[in-house]
Amino acid sequence: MVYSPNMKLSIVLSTQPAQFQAATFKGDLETNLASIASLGYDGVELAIRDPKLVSLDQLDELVGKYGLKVPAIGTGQAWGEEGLSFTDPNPTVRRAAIERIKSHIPVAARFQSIIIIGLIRGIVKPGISDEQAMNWLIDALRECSEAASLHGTRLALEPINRYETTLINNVGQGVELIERVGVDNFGLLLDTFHMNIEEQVIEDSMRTCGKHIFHFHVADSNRWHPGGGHLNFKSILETLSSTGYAGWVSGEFLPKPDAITAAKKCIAHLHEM
Ligand code: LER
Ligand code: MN
Repeated sequence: MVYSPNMKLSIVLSTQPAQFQAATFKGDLETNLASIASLGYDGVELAIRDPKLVSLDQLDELVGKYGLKVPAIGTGQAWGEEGLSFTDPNPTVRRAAIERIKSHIPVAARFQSIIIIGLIRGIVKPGISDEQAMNWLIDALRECSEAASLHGTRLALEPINRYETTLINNVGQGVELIERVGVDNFGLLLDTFHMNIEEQVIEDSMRTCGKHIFHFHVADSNRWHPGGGHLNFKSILETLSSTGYAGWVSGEFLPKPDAITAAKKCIAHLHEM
């Protein structure tokens, strides 16, 4: 079996309505948590637009009721729904993005989750140089990581394909960014869907990233569940193990043909290859 028992499996659930299509589960929280647990997942990755919109006590009670852990918290909807970003030319927007990420720290500390930096990093806006955008990004990441480290929490930036952002598309750029930010609790989230678009050889890039892999998203080449496209998950998961990764593998794929079927097929594919 390729899928090591040390690698726990989770799946993405959005706590609020979201435009992001690959949040596999959306809608009623408790119904979804019950389904996710009954399908055999060990955890649930929560996409939370704004921690103010959720009751932490209720969340804690519900995930506890279904025996689920929360390995990571996705934050990208603050960009998708509200336009907050670390690299917006408007300093008020940049500050709001930093404060939003800091507001996730108590949630992450409570659940011992990683805070994901996805699209909230922003894009290079017209009239802004790449260097300026990178400097804003590095300053924001350093400030948020330093605040998170006081609570024993880690941040993971996700290289995202060129069709969604112009900042940090591939793993090499992500590793360079880690060196420039220079704090131990900042690493990367690798996503097989994005790597399939951007990397020359997915496994080589994973090995280059090595100990900086803090979290891992699985979706197939077409963003369907693993097994729905043409990626070689046997080789990908073997490579992940070989890096010494002891974290979670989190399903983030389109709910096709529907969320439950996709979630079932993901588990079946990863366990039975
Ligand atoms: C989020 O994890 C992701 O992979 C991005 O595609 C969000 O748009
Ligand atoms: Mn992802």
